[in-house]
Amino acid sequence: MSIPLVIDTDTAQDDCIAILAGLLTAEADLRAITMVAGNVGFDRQVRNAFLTLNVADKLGQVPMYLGSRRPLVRPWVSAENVHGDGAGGLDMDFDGCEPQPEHAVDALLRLAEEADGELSVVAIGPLTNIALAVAKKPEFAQQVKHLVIMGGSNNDRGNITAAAEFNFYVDPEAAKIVFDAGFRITVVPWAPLTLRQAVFGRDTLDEIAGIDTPLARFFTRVCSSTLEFDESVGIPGTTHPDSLSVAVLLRPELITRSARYNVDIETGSELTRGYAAMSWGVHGLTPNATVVEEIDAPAFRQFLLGMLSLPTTPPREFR
Ligand SMILES: [Ca+2]
Repeated sequence: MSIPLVIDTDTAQDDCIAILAGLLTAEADLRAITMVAGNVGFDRQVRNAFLTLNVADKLGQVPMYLGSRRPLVRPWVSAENVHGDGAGGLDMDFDGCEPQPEHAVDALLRLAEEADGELSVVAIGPLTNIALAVAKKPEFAQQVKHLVIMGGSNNDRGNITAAAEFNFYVDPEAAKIVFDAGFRITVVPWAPLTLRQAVFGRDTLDEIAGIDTPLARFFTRVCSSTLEFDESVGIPGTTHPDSLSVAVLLRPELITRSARYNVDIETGSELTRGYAAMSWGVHGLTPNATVVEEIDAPAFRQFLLGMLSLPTTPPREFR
């Protein structure tokens, strides 16, 4: 069965791998890539997404729409200290690589309408575009079949501050709007889930380096700067929450434990800005999201390694 989806992304590092999962998994029907301000400079993110389309030999096959270039209320905060340019210095000739003229928010609304209740959205950057879409048209929340969100930590540590995970920190107001809007939401949190079960250590990275395909070489290259950063902060490998978010939509059997939570986002405090309060059902709050607590990690690893083994012929040479 094919699953129509849009990936809303701040394309750098694992976002690229998440897009690959959307492009190359048999059951995925990737209708669009929508760009939002996040990890690295906006135009750099656009280039990273085109690099990704190229390595999958899908240039010109999946439309890209540009969305919000800044968060709703606050100045943009980058994660360039983590990701560098987000593509390990990879470059190519971008001549003719043009995003669509339609704004990402309008594209999201139109695609949801056209899919007649079947469109899923995987949001792996700050939630600015999704919040703007639901502000423009509140029924969008009901028209989207399933919204998978990468963000927050489940009563655990943050990554950009002690309290907050990057995506929610960058645009907490947007995240708050989205969790209040009535979507059917699944959350893939940073901690503990990603840190426990979606980190690729040196052994896995060596195995990937041994896969002699353009996709595997691309993976190694785009994940290189993040690996250095991760190891410097005590994370033993590269982190893959974004590709996991696409994977759990396409292969829900990867989720071995989840629970209903009420998720709300801190917008008032500077100290805990973007903190996701995930209430696990004993505080009298109505659940608004399913939070993934545990996955079949070997199966997820196999999902990505199998994908990276696929032969592709990138039409443009990387440099
Ligand atoms: Ca991301």
